[in-house]
Amino acid sequence: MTQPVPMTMGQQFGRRSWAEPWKIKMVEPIKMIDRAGRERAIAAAGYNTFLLRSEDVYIDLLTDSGTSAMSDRQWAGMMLGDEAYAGSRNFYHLEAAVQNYYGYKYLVPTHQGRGAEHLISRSLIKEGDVIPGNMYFTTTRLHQELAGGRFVDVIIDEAHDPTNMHPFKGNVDLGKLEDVIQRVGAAKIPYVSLAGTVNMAGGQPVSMANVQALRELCDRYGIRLYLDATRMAENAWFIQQREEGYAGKSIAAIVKEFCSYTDGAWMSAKKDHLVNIGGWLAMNHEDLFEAASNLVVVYEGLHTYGGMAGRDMEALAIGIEEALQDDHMNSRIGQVLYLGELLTDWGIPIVHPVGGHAIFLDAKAIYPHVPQDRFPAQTLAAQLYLDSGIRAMERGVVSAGRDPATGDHRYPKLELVRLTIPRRVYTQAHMDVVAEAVKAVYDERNRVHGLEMVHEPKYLRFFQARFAPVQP
Ligand code: P61
Repeated sequence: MTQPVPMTMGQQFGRRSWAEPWKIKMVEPIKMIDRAGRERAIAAAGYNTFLLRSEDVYIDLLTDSGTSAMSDRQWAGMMLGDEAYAGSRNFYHLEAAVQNYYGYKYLVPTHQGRGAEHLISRSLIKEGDVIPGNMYFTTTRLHQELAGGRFVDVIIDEAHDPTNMHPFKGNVDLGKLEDVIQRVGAAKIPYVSLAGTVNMAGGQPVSMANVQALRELCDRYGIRLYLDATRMAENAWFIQQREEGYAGKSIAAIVKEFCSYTDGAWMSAKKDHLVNIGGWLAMNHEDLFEAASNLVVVYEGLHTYGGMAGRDMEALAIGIEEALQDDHMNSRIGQVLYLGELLTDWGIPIVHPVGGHAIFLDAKAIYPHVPQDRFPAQTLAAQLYLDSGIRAMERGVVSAGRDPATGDHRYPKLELVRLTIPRRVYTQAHMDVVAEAVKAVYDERNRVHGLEMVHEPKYLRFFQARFAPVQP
């Protein structure tokens, strides 16, 4: 028998291979605990991957939030922290970076994204208001609800179908939005809440054409448009790759143009911006700046640090510049696509097209015999950990929570497990190990029966809920 000729990954896919635009200077050891240890750990965690100790995890794909590797320049920036309570020099660097790359006039720093969501929600939403947006995000919607508002989903229908290949599944359906405006009246809509990319839909992008049309529609009714810019740099990469007229433009230029159609943005800098902590709220309207920069001193810290240390703001200012480099984004999303290509070729049901920050396994398709109130995605995430020590996250009925009006579970169409790829952290070999583990769990899919919830916290239940296996 002749031996097969070894091929690089690029050759296998009929293209030239690419490599990361960096080399590794410092490493952090990881190891896998044995099967008996994993069984003990997941049972002790109530079958919730959020409750595992990270020391019991081998490859950690829980989130890309705050888990990126900083560059040597960012670490050098940490040494330049000006820890003055007021007027830290690092704040002005951060303010200039946001103004320069995102184009907004005013900046309010916060400790992370939900701090900024709290400030914008408290500043603009009144009891009984309606906030339309392109699919809910857990913390975003909760802050809108706690401020007295109600979130209404106006994303295009294609976003709810994991097999639909629409190139911009994050787009707003302008017809749906106009219906909402006509039903409730523009006066009840403080702003449209637009996210680029859309996390819960699978990291799906919004097109430039869509944000332009949205701007026009909002202007016609005098409604503001605010952006969740958490993964906007990744969104820009999809515009560059897929939208006519943008192939020759840089990620930085695309981000700036996209933001120019919005009135401001909130940011969890723990994602795109390559830092372990941080966030901001930025805007062009002075009234929101006035309100938010006053509220920030109540909930976060002074308006020139907002919960971050000076050194954190310096690392963030440098991270913004690095995040918007084309080379970085090609390798960041290239790695996600690599894992997606493997799983797709093996026939494992995932959300298509592959999004920016993660692969989303379609738990409904993998476990069609597990009803949604037996938590198929929660079950799949637990099985993956048991197989290989890999930690993923449920994004299905547990994450969707309960309807505040009826108290019933909200049953989302998408019942997913997110394999989230931290930036600049894992190698191609790690991706191979992950792909093989997912396949092993997929091959055992008929032996699984689901979970029941035995403890349910009131807010954001997915973080702390506990489960127990159900018997067939
Ligand atoms: C994540 F399971 N995301 O994806 P903060 N907007 C968007 C986010 O993705 C986001 C925030 C605002 C996380 C962390 C997380 O249900 C969960 O800096 C698009 O985390 O406060 C956060 O930013 C909030 C995980 C948050 C969750 C909520 O892993």
